Amino acid sequence: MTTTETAAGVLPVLADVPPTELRVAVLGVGMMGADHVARLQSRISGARVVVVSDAFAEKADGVAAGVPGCRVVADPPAAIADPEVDAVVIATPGQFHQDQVLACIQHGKPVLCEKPLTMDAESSLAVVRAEDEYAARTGRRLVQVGFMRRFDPEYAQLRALIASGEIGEPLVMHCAHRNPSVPSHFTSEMMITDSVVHEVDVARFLLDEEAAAVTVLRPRATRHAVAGESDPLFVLLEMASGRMVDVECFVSTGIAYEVRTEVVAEDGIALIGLDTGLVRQSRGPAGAVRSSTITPSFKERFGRAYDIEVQRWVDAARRGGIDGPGVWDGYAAAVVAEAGVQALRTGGRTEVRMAQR
Ligand code: ISE
Repeated sequence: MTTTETAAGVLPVLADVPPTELRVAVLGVGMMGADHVARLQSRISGARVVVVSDAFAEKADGVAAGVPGCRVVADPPAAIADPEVDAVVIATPGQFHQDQVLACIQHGKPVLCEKPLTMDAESSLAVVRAEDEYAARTGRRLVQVGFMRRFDPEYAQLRALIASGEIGEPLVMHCAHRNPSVPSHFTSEMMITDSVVHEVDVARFLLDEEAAAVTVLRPRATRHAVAGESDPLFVLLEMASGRMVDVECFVSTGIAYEVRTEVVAEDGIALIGLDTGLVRQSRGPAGAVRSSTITPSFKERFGRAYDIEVQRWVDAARRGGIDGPGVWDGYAAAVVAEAGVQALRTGGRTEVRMAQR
């Protein structure tokens, strides 16, 4: 069988994109799901949303009302099994992902599952095994995990630069991951599982190796932190080859959304994520100022990445496959996040124990 290497790993080469439109069910139409519905409707070609599902009926009704020909199917398993649904986007809360992804595999339907793949490493591994078994039977992969940063043009450029060898061997990576604010239920553990998990995926994506150990330090907390939680956190990932990745994760900056990644290599240094856009110079009360606007949230900062991710997923799903991070990437991120939570609780260095594929 012919194969090709993509962001998802080695995949069978699939036939050309078929002429029919992909009929998509979107499960969960909260902020992220509703954003995907809007994107599929207005900016993505080759697909249309035919079904939406949400635990809150009014939400589903409201979103469906804005999409011609879209039905509400309240029960997610029924939406997945629906004969008029070809593929599924999962944007429900994480605790529902395992069952919903397994149902998609069972029905042989391509699925784009927002992160996390599941709530812990063990259940993510169960999904890996189920999809591996399906792939062994059919030669097809079905599950793409929503690590959208891989589709961000700056991250893609940085990866290509590293791969070109122009800056030599990467040694250290510095990351900043800052949110202006988080809801009051957002704990320090969630800073690892919900936020730093993106840097875990980025480190694996850029450096092409697994993390071997995690240490989490708690700097002095901001007075704006959620009560009783440590914010910011400082996370150190030791990669298998000895490279190190540090992440300052700060989710109550009160400013804007910032994600910065700097790779320090033997023969050069590269930085992405300055997010400057237009830089304006003007005279303010305290003298001349140079200013630009920072994106307010990840929806804007990674809007382009989401569009590219979903378009590539649609194109691949129309051919019956995926084109992006898969179940193993979801599992690997879950294992490292779990080690990170352990490191946060104990204050010690925690080794990452990954299963064999
Ligand atoms: C959120 O869930 C995301 O996935 C964003 O990309 C991340 O930056 C944010 O910190 C998370 O809470």
